[in-house]
Amino acid sequence: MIIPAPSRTRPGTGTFALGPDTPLHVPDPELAPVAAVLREQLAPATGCHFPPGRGGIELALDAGLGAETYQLTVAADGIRIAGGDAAGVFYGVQSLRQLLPPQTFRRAPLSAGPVLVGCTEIEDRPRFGWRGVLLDVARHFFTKRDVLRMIDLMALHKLNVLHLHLTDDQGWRLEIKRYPRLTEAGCWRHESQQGWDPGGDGRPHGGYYTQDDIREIVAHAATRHVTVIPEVDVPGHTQAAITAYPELGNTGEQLQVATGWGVGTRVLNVSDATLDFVRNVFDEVVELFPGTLIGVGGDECPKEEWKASEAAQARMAALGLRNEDELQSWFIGQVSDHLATRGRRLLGWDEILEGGLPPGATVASWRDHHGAVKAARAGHDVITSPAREVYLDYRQSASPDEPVPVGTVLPIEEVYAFEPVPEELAGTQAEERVLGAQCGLWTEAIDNVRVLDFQAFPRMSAFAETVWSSADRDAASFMTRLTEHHLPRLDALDVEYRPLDGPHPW
Ligand code: TNX
Repeated sequence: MIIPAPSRTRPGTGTFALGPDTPLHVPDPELAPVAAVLREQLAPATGCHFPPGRGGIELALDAGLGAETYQLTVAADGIRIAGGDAAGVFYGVQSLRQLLPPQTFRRAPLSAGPVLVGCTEIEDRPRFGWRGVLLDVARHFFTKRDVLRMIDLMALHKLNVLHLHLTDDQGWRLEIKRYPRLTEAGCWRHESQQGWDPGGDGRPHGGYYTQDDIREIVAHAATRHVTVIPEVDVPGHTQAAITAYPELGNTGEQLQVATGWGVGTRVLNVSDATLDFVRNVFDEVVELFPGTLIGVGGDECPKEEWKASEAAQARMAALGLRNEDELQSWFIGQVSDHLATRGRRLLGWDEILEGGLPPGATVASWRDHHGAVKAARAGHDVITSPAREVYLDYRQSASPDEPVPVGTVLPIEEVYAFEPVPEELAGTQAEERVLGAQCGLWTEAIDNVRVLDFQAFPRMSAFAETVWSSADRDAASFMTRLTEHHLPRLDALDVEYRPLDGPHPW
């Protein structure tokens, strides 16, 4: 009944009765935050306040288990969750939640009396350490509370990296103290494009996170063992920044924040002043996000403005660069060098391979597996995120009633069939370089959190199993667990997923 499927389950006989007085024993202070989440998640619906003591639920660390690994034992006289680390214990708690009836995902008890948990022994660990979700908050803004909720839904699925796409042509969403116009002028657009875009209502759209908002998101994510990796996209996808500070562009024109979709033609210029701007922005970014990796985008960099710019051509000549691909690489290399002085490394999309990769860069490949294969063979860490297989903004069926008619059809079965390790790497030494995978929630066509739910779920539940569970997972078992147990949980959590016989309700 658990999603993602655990490595091993041995069902037993009998039940443990979880009642209002079930004690909670947590001898290790390192596990206090996990105990706090357990209380928060289980108390409302079970009515249990978990007084400290033995004979109920025990949370413990076990040095014999690996990272993120846990053993969950439900016996008639008690429940024990042992983890190799706090993350492992946390995942044990998430599995325990899924052993309880779906109504325990609500915030009030629906029936009186103890909740019966079937005796079982579970041993579990993830296949990959990087189990990611990209959320684009630039094309459409999602509020802090939407992001916090998404983090909770990720944690339910044992997903552990939130790659937050914070800036793009259509909006800059992160407060930068040194450059206030980024969010004053760069976070609002006057209207959105009409057409297939459901956000094209001609009304203004915008919003941003203050640095305090970000601290809150990062802290909340930490309690759920989710790392938030920021993405500040450079040097392309920067029309909002150039709108705020025209001197960052190549033409000096006063632009507007982009209202349409597709790859823009604007790109940062390559002057020393612009590189200083970029360094200063990333200095504030690294203060907010504690993870080692910092996303710099690097995707779909338009090169026409550089071709037409005397200054860019002079820079290329001075550096002995042969083409604009190499200029883009040089630019990314400058950012990489700067991040290194702050003890950080960069994460970029596979386009950063085009003119040569900076050392230590991690590559996220989205166009196909080609970039991942090349980068892994060259000794770089990679994450796979092929659009065709895991972009959840893509439409879920060919029906004209699909509310988001974008991309090619990507039904849940195809997401489930996704294999994170490219075939060419499987069984080779470079396979170790595949840290994991991430699904993409790009939001050109997703203009509010209800549509986000519809696009994300239940495909994200299928994706979770591709990165957590073993490679020989079973699609039929997944669909049974999904329909019989997991969708009722999502109902209880008020997730407006797309029904399997959809599209509806819209
Ligand atoms: C490609 S993935 C993009 C995004 C779009 C997405 C739409 C990537 C690095 N670039 O900018 O939002 O396709 O599916």
